[in-house]
Amino acid sequence: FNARYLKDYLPSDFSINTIDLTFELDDNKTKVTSVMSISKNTSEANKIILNGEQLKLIAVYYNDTALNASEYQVDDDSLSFLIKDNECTVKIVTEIDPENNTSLEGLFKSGGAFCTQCEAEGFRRITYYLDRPDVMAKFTTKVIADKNLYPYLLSNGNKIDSGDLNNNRHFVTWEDPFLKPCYLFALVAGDFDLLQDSYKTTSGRDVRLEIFVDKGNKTKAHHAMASLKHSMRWDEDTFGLEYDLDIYMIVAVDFFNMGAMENKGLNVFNSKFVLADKETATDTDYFNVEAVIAHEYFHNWTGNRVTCRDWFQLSLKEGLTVFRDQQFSADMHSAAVTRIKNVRVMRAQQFSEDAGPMSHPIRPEKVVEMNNFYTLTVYEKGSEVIRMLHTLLGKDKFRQGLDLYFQRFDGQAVTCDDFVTAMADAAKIDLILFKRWYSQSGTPIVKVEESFNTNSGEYQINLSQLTLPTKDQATKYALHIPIAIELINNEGTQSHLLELKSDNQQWRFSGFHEKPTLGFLANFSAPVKVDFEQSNSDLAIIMTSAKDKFLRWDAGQKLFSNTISQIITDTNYQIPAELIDILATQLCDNSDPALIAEQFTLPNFHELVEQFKPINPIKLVDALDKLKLFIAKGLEKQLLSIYQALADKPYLNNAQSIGDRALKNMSLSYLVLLPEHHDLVKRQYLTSDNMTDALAALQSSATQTVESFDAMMASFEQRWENTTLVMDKWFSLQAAYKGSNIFERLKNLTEHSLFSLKNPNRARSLIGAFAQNNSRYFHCETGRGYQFLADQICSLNAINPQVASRLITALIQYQDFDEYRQNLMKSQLERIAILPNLSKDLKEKLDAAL
Ligand code: BAL
Ligand code: ZN
Repeated sequence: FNARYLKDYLPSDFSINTIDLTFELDDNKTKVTSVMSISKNTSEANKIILNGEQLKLIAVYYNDTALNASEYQVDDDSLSFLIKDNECTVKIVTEIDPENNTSLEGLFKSGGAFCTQCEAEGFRRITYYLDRPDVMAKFTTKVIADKNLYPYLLSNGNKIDSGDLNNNRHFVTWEDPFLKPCYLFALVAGDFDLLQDSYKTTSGRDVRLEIFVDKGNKTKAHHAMASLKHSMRWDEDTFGLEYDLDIYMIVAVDFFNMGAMENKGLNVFNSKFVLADKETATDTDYFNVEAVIAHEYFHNWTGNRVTCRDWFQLSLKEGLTVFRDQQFSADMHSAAVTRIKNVRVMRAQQFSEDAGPMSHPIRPEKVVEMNNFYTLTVYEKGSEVIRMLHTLLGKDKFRQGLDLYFQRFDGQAVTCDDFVTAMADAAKIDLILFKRWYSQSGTPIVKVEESFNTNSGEYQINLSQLTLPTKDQATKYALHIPIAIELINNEGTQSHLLELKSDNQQWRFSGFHEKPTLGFLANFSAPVKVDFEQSNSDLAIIMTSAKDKFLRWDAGQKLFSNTISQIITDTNYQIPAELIDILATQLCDNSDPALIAEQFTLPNFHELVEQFKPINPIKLVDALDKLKLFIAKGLEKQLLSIYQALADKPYLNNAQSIGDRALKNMSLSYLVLLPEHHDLVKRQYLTSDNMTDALAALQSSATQTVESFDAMMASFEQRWENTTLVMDKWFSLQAAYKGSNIFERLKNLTEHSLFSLKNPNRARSLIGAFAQNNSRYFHCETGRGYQFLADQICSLNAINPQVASRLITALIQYQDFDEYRQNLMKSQLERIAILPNLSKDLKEKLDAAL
């Protein structure tokens, strides 16, 4: 498999100006007819090489004349022939097999419906084409199918024709007036329930809103519809961006590799991010549905109207759109809690990706399989980079920069550089150094040293930055890092924004009577690690006195991780009782229950691995358990009274009620560590009228092997066996079970009648959840955890390479662990590496890791 390099980018020799597609849908023999008007971009161009994979070529016509086999070349991934004229028409007929397309790229069947996924390079599995994002064409699509089985035939743009055909078939023709790359093409055919609504934009355009869901699920689509309307309003209010077609459609399907896809006018969604009602979806699910609906909607401008020149620029649209959806969520909910959730993802997952074998800059320079680059780095770190621009420019200048970006590039395929230059030009600032964030991988470590001169009242901060070499880059340079700080003292807290631009820098602040306490990296103003020893008493001051809620929360997390570090290094370490006193003060502040729940959530296993690596994972799990038990015992009374005060509050879907549930279930997660409170779990499970509480009760039981766990799980299964998304939760709960017979249980679960590797959500719900959430057994000394994961990856390699490639992350980051485990993990990777027909996706990661 060949790597492609950013440095080799060349514009296309040919443009495809229009494409008229006709699909005659059939489970195994779908006929695709494509008629393209093609023009040369340079007079030297003569041979066109179209991308195509897994296609059966039926015929090629050049200006209406059929080419014979000697006039074209066809192989596993391309079709090429001569283009003699400056302008010509090419017609290509191909046949495809959607039913057996388990990779879920291109055209495939999800349940009874046909649907497509073309990003990044799936369109080439539908027809031969210049499958690259800088080739933008006007699409017309005619879909033909059986009228009873597929009453809805959908594609991008506006419906321009429809009618009946022979053999009980019908057709619909769609025309998308906007130029687009083929990765934004979509087609859906099926029988659905339809939820309809409408929206009037500020400038007066009436937009029809349609959400298509499986029959019987219409009542679960209302939250998605409300989220869509909120997103449309927010983008108009915040960025002046309106929707541009007369119709916006969303289709929810059960078989989908990604979360969702922003195809122009026709989003296709994993049903997980559309369906929600209180019985089947948790508060977190509600939050995520809203966020993903917003994300895909926001792509209409950041991604579709202005798209990427090439796939190395993926963060141009993804980093920016994640930033936009994060800002939207922060405006819809508690900004502090939303930010904390973003930061947890960075620290627990992105930092380790950036230090691991697949480390890459947010704009990668080398790609073998593009699907491997839909990463936390491109998305989440990409968003952090946009957020830093927002911090450096301020809200108003950032808006001016975005306006200029659209003014310059609407309708074009552009680069990350184009984006940053627009920002710099609008704000009239120099962002040359800042651009390094796009080309440098790895997480910078910012070291903090402080000093105070009691005589002069001057406080000094020295900052130095260091990025360690990564697998992809040996040499690192200084970055432009915005660092928000607070100087906390009795005379009033000061906030400052420091711009660290070189290896070392100093700042002085005067006028203090005593040394202020430094709150460092307010609101996580940069995606960096901080090397700064702070005493528990300083952390306690920040926890109670910082203005920035993120800083308060973060000081608490630091206190936890310091304690865990001590427990790991010293087996006789006695956790100081003062920890309980500090935590107790936080429980008294009842102004923001959701924030308290976050404050009591310990840093997770993966986040701590990143801090303490290489580490024996079982020692870490033990330390986490020990600290949690210590807190449960120390605050038992307070946690119980909080729990009891909240236990019987009625379910409401508002911020207060969501916060109350978070706090209640946080309390339960501690109380369940004390066997005398196990009955609370069972009672909550039996009396709950909503999935948030039911799931919290089961989660607490799975991790503490509460006696009634199996009985509760059996009743849960019986109740929800026909509800796919809820059964995904059931499989995840089973995977998190902390009993020593877990491997027998996992074997039975893979043989369960509802388990299937063909459904990505189901595969992830069992296998991914085990590797991610059951660290004690995934990392168990026998190596059985690693073997289980490797076995599943071997099976998935042939079924769905994208899903297999996601799941291998847990094994390729073996360097995070002790040598004994590294060897066990590597031997599983070596077993996968010799698979016959190893996919490009897995091969790229294995080559990097081994
Ligand atoms: N573009 C792929 C899915 C998403 O990021 O929205
Ligand atoms: Zn996206």
